[in-house]
Amino acid sequence: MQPGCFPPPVVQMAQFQDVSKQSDLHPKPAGLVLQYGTAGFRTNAKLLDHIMFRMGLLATLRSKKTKATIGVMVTASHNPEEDNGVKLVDPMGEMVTLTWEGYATQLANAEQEDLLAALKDIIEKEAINMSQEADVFIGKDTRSSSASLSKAVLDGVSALGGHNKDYGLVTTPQLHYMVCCQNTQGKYGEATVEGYYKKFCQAFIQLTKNASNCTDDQKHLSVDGANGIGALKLRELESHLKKELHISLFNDGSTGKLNHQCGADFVKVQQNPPTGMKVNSGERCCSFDGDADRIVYYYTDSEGQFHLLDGDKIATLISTFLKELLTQAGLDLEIAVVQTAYANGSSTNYLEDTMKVILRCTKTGVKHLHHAAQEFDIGVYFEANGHGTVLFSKAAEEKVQQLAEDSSGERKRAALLLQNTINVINQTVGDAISDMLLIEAILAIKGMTIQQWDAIYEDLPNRQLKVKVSDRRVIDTADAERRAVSPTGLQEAIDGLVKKYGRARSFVRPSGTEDVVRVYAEADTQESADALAHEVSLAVYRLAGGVGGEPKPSH
Ligand code: 16G
Ligand code: MG
Repeated sequence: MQPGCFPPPVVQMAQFQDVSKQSDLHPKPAGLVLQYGTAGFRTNAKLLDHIMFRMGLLATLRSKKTKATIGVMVTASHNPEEDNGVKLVDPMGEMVTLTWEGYATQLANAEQEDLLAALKDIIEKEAINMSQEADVFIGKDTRSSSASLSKAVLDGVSALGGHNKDYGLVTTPQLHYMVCCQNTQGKYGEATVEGYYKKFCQAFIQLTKNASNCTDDQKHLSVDGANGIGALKLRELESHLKKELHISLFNDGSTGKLNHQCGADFVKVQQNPPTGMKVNSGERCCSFDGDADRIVYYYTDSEGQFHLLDGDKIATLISTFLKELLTQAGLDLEIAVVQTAYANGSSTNYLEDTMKVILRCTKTGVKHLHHAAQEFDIGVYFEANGHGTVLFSKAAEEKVQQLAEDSSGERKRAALLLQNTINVINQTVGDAISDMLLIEAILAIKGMTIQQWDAIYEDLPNRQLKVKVSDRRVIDTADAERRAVSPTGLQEAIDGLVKKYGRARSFVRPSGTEDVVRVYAEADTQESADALAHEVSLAVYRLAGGVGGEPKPSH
């Protein structure tokens, strides 16, 4: 057939017969409605078989449409073990577009007998050439449900005649990396797990070779693997590090339960060390989340006090390092930091007033930060929860490379460091392993302890709470979620409460992953932050249709 021509209807019918037959093996529970949320579908694993099959279909269509390889990751990240989820990865390793998120929801919610019509609707709207070849990469996390659910994705791909490559157990960022490598014909790296280790570890070793004063003590890092896939992959990676980093791995999945009282989300929200980990006073520790796309650092001091170094502190460390290198290299590149409303006020002030970098604030969710970061030569983006990475424009990468070739002395040294920094970063998405290597390299090069890093600025005490309401969609926000525009009176109530406390700030937003409204508050003392969060929770409860008992003070 000629490229660009539609196949004769008979071919389409045959393809759809296969879809019909296979779909009967993955039936949708009648009446079940699920939404492609901030990071894909995510709910109890028992409800997801038909979703997985249908996402296999959709990924195949997306591949035909883009004429590129598409990724499907089966994971529910930091959610409990009983949950699972799925997200689609676009050709350059980024999140799937908004329009296709909409198709995902349509396809997921079509009743069994309406599936073919829903499928044909997408094919027509997108004018998809069904004779185009399709390729889908699939990965899964360590949940017990992931094996059969990823099998359902494969069924969906083959029902539409797509080719698949099943990577089995990989972290979410590893799958993003594979998709990008494949679609750049290997320019981004080799599309294998081995290729991933080689690329990032080689860059790490190149970087740390400049840190000649780094002692064995400073090379030690304790990692909480959240009992998830990140732990397995870190074990595989270790041999590639050539002893330049000594990792003590805890919560490696051999005994503990996934994300249970451990992992980056637990540590960030509870502001406590994870269970299952030996935290020696003063020692550098970090936690991954369940699919290893988030990382937070921490230590306890000699008084047993816990100190968290979250995404904001990470963004500050990385952007400071990059800015210094740019100055040393004499390169005039624009560097920006992208945050969300959850960024600690102290970090925002420091970046703006002391570092004087360009700052942007976007809505919660990686895709929003990622898009904003793409607008600059160098865009450092991090959510406070530890999800983030750095994006370099093509022009910026070329300038760095040119300088590394043409210069000498200090400028060359800085350019080479920048080049290896680019190579140690997974630019497709936030990646706990790659972020960890970058942070470890920066600390080694700067000869900086975690305490010195922590002292760059002092976090404002803060508190996050959730409130149950009958319909969280009654809350509408503006200004990157920093202001509530509905229900009437809520923002005024928050403004009134905030005025009572020193250096205070608070906002509320409907969660994109849970049926709750989230409340954030910060102030000059922990007592004030706790009290403000509680009072704002009460305002939400009263003005936005709270259900169950009134929120109680948390501390
Ligand atoms: C998802 C998002 C994360 C965001 C979180 C917010 C991705 C890959 N992940 O985990 O970025 O911070 O949702 O959850 O986009 P919430 O809407 O429930 O507060
Ligand atoms: Mg995650």
